[in-house]
Amino acid sequence: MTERLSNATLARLPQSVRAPGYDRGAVRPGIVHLGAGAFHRAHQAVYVDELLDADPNWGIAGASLKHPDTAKALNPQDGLYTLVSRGAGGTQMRVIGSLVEVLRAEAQRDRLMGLLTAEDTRIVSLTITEKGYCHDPATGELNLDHPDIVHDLAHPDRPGSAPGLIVAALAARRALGLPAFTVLSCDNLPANGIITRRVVVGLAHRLESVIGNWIKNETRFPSTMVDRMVPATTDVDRAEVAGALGLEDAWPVVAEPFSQWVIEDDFTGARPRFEDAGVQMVEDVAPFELMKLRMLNGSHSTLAYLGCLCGIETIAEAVADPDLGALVRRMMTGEVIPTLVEPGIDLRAYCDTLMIRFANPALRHRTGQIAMDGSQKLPQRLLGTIRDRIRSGGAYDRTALGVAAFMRYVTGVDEKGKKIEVRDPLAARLAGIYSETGKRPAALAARYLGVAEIFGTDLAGDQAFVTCVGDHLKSLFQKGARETVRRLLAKSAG
Ligand code: CS2
Repeated sequence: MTERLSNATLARLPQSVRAPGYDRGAVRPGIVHLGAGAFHRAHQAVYVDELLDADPNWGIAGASLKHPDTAKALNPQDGLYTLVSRGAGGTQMRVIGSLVEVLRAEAQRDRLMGLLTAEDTRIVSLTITEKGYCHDPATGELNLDHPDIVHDLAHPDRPGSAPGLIVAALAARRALGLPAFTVLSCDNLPANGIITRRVVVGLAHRLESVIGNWIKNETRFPSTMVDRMVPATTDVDRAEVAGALGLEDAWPVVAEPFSQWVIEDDFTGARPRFEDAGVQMVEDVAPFELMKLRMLNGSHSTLAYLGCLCGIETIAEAVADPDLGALVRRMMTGEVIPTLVEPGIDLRAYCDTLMIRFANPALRHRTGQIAMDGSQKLPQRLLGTIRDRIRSGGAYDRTALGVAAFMRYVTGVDEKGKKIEVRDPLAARLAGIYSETGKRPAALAARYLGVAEIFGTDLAGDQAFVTCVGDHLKSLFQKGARETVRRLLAKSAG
């Protein structure tokens, strides 16, 4: 049996695989990261890996809130794992050493609390996915009916949600006379720092107003824009890594070569010299965030829903389809770009780069993976564009097709009659609406638009938008995704 990647076997890596160049034994955690999944390990942990040679006090202690799998896979490897970068220039592998351990939040509560209340912990970063914020996606407010929040309000000493953990940790730090840490959200939400602040302070206020006030005054929640495409790791990836390393790695991560991180430079205390690792430290992240969420993620979701409906498995295959490719390009240039402020990046050039990144055939980024949790993603990816276009009187029918494709997708059956497993916190409710309404596109669109957590209370009242979505939905039911896209492109040039 092949040996496992670990500190003890690190020296055996082949020359072609870059290994940590610093003394891992000297690395101490300065960051606690909640949600140590693939995205974190292919993104923030890689930037931190670059910095540990200069300062070993910024290691990362990761924690998994829901699943024990990452801890199980990585702890026997001393936190080491392989980053596989796949692109036009071929495949590169590198071993990352910035994670010093991975905890299971539930089973190792005391140890996690110990780290969160350690003096050396100055940053708590998050990749907990959109739904981990327990907020109302349409308004960004804490959802007090969320089961995890209901639980944490009743048992503040045994929090299960990320906001609950952060509140408990900050309250304990205050009691110990320690300074607050900086909370760094790295999820694809608009103004992610502001949303995090709102849910954390909101929850703290409900529990004890002095704590809420202390957090509000003492803690910083910088917003960030994070970008790297990271498809789920497969067994084929594992086998390839084992072959190249001559060592087994239970959970390598796969990513495209491109990576970008923009952080609002607003920290409570010390921070790593992120800029030395290529992070852009800025005063205002908002223009970067909107550009990325509306152009990249908006296109991703649109391709994912249309692709899933007509049996296209990956994003690369979806953009290789001339019609689907043209649709997202024209959605970006014709509808999204006019709503954006240039963040010092030429937006048309950004669009060109995105089309190349989407087309990366080596990545195999699955449409089914991106389609999940649409109820949490749609507001920032598609609906913001639509609202701005309604306000300015501009066309939005390509972006609205993404919305209709989501509605068609959540009915749970694809165009060949095959069942779609809809993974979404609102899946049951959305399925219920479909079973009550059936395939009556106008009625169905109207009912879906009435789901205020996704669509707010404004969009259902905009008759032109309701009709546009209803018409798209009708076409998706009757003619299918490819033909609907073809007709839309033929109708509107440019
Ligand atoms: C994707 C993103 O899964 C998804 O919904 O759209 O994870 C996307 O790959 C990243 O945001 C790219 O930075």
